[in-house]
Amino acid sequence: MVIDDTIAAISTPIGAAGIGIIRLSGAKAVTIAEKIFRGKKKKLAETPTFSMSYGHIINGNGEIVDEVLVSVMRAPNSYTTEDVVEINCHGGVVAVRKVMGLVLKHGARTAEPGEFSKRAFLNGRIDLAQAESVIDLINAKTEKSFEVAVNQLTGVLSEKIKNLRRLLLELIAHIEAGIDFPDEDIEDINVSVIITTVREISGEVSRLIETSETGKVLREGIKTVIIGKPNVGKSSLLNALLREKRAIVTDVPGTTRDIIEEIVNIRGIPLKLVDTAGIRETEDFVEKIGVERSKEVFAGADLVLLMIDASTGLTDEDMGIIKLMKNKNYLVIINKTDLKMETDFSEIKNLVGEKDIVEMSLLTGEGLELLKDKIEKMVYAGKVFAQNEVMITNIRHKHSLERVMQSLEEAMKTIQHGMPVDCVAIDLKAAWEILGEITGETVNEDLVDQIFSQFCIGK
Ligand SMILES: Nc1nc2c(ncn2[C@@H]2O[C@H](COP(=O)(O)OP(=O)(O)OP(=O)(O)O)[C@@H](O)[C@H]2O)c(=O)[nH]1
Ligand SMILES: [Mg+2]
Repeated sequence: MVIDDTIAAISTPIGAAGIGIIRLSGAKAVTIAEKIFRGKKKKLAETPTFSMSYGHIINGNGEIVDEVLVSVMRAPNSYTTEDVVEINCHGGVVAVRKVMGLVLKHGARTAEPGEFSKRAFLNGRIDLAQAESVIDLINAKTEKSFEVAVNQLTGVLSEKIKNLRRLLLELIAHIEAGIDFPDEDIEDINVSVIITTVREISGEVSRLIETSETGKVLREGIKTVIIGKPNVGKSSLLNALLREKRAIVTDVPGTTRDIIEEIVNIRGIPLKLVDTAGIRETEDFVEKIGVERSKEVFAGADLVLLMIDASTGLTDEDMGIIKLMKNKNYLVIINKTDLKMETDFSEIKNLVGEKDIVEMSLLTGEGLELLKDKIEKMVYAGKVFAQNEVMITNIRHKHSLERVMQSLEEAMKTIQHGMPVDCVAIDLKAAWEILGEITGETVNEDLVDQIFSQFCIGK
C-alpha cells in the first residue's frame, strides 16, 4: 500500500473551546501549511522539528483568518512517522472550519476516521493492538479502563503475543529440523519437547482468555438496568450512585416515564446505568409506553438490579418481575429499610439466596457500599488480577485467542494419536498465524480498514 497524499482533519471537538487543532500528515504537510501561514520570523520549512511558530493564517485575499501557533513534527519522529503539522487556532466553530477549508484548498485531503493512527500502524510505528488501545484510551470511562488501555498502548499485550509467536516458531523449526534430518533420530526428544511447549503456550493463552470477561467490562462497561414497581426508589438509586440529582424523584408512583441512561463509576468499573419507568399494569398512555420500553431495555441488560419496597412487602408485581429475571445476572435490592418492614422477606431469600440480596435505605445511605461490593465481585468473578496484568479487553483479540486454543488442542490430539510430528507442525503454524492477527503481523486489508473506521476523525 502506497501512502502518498497528505491528510488533514479537525482533531478537537467542534464547539466553543479555548483552542481548536487542525492536524496535517504527509509529505506536503509543511508546504501546505506554509501557503496559508504568515509567521513573525522564519518560514515553516526552516524551523526545527518539534518547534512552534507564532503567526497568522491568511486567506486568498491576503486577509487574516485567525491568530495561530503552528507546530511542525518532521518524519520519522511523529505520530504517523510522516511530516505532521498542527495548527492551533481559536476554538469555536468558525475559525477551525475556515482554516480547515484553506488547508483542503491547498492540496490536503480530508482524513478518514482513524487515518492518522492507521498510518502510524501501516508505517510500522505501532502495531495493531497498540493502535486499538488508542481508541480505548479516548473512550475510557473510568481510571481503571484508562489504565488498562495505557498498558496496552505501551505494548505489553503485543510483547506477550510476540513472545508466544517466537516460542511457536522455535518449536516449528525444531520439528522441521527433525523432518529434514530423519536419520538423526531426534523423534523421541521431539515429542516430549513439543508436548511441554504446547502446554506452556496453551496455559498462557487460556490465562489471557480468562481475563477477557473482566477486560471487556472495563472497556465497554456493563449495561445495568434498575427495575421494579413504581415508587420503590429506582431513580433515587441512580442519583445516589451518580452522586447527582439527575433523575426526578417524587413520591408519586409513575414519575419516571422515559429511559434515563448514565455512566457511573463503581470502583473503577464503568456501569451504564439505566433507570426505567416502574413496571405495572397501567391505563395511562404515556406511562404504558414507558413500561414497554422498560421491558425492552431489561431484555438487553447484562445486569439487572431489581428493587423491592421494604415497607410494602413482596407483591404479585414483584413476583412477576422475578420470573422475568431467570437466566439473567441480577441482584435484588430491598429498599427503604428505614421504614417499618412489612415482612422478613424469607420468601424471596429462599428464592434467590442471601448472597444476591442487598438491604438498603437510600434515605440513610445504608447498603450502598455493600451493593458496590457485590457488583465488583460479580465483575471480577472471584478472579484476582495483578496490578499490571495483561488484560484482553477487545473482543477481536479474544476471538483470535480462542481460535489459537483450538489449533493448539488439535496439535495435542495429533500427538496423542501418534501421528507424525510434521502433522503437528501444521496446527502450530495455524496458531502462529492467528496470533499474528492480534498484533497485525498477519492481517488482511479489509480488517485493518474496518478496525480504523471505528476511530474518531482526527485521531
Ligand atoms: N423512606 C424512604 N424513602 C425513600 C427511600 N428511597 C426512596 N424513597 C422515596 O420514595 C419515593 C419514590 O422514589 P423514586 O426514586 O422516585 O422511585 P422510583 O422507583 O423511581 O419511582 P417511579 O419513577 O415512579 O417508578 C420518593 O419520595 C423518595 O424520596 C428510602 O430508602 N427510604
Ligand atoms: Mg423513577
